[in-house]
Amino acid sequence: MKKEKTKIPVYFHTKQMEFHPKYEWALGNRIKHPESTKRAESIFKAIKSHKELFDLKEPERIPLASIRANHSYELVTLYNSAASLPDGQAFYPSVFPDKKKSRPDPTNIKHAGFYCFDSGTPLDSKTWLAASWSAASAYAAGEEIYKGRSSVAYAISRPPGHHASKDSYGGYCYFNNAAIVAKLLKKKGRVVILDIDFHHGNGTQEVFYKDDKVLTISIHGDPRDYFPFFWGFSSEIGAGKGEGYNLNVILPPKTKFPAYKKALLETVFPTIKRFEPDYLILSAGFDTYKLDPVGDFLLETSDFEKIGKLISSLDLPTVVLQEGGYFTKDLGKNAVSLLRGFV
Ligand code: OKP
Ligand code: ZN
Repeated sequence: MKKEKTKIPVYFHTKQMEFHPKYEWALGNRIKHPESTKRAESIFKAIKSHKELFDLKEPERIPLASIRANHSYELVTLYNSAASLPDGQAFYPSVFPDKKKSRPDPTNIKHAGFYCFDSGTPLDSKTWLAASWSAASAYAAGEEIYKGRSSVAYAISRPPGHHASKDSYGGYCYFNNAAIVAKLLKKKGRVVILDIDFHHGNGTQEVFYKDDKVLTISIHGDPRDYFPFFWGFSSEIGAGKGEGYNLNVILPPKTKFPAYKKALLETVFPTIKRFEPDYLILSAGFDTYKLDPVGDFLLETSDFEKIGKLISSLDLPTVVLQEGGYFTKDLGKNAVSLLRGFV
């Protein structure tokens, strides 16, 4: 009898494609919004062209309880308010009040800035729809691992999640998909979240900052020069019980694979092994790619497979979640390359 090789389950829902952020500002210039649906299209196409590797699936609706367990009532209310904006209108917050000196009303879309930390992340009538289906894809991939059905699963989670915290959004992120999956897996064991997006995963860090059962690690460009600017320094190590359970690794501009590998082997992996996790969530951004218009590292397509192989050598059941990556044309092949490292 011929034994069939198990394929990697990949989750995606077409409703994730109904949200179209139009533009944002870059040093005074209006630019096309980097987080376009072309990104998910590129990945979807690449996944579909590798039927021998992947089993493409549609998620079920995410239980509202698992969103509520991760995000404040007010934030969810705000997204719900945005859902009744007229078609084609988007709200870009421009007033960000001092949280201690203001009284927000999440049923008033004009108050969105209270819940947001950057001006490039719009809300419109479809944001909630796309973001909740993105979270549903992540959750479904998480369930594959939770139920022991697969050793690795991937979600084309677009819009991404790692900048969103319990009660705020920004950096193109609305729901923290990694945190939602971590809270599921945490019921069965110790969880490490490794964030390899070019940007610091400030939302994920914040959610688990005082948690000693979820280790959060992010490798990224220097926050003094790159988004999200205020978080991601090596001095941020966790607090309370969570002290020692957050690790930030900063790499210089133009980082190539050898230095990236060194950081993984000498800093990241020893920390993970000491923690003795049961599960790994990989926040996978591809804005570390050499041609990425947003990030500033110099990784090649073939490097992602090597990174995947290195990470899979940790031998942990792994949920891979899509985060950033803005060189759309090569995004699909970069994602496939990373996942190939796991087979
Ligand atoms: C998201 B992810 C200024 C916004 C600057 C934000 C980058 C967000 C990256 N309005 N750009 O981590 O790939
Ligand atoms: Zn990024």
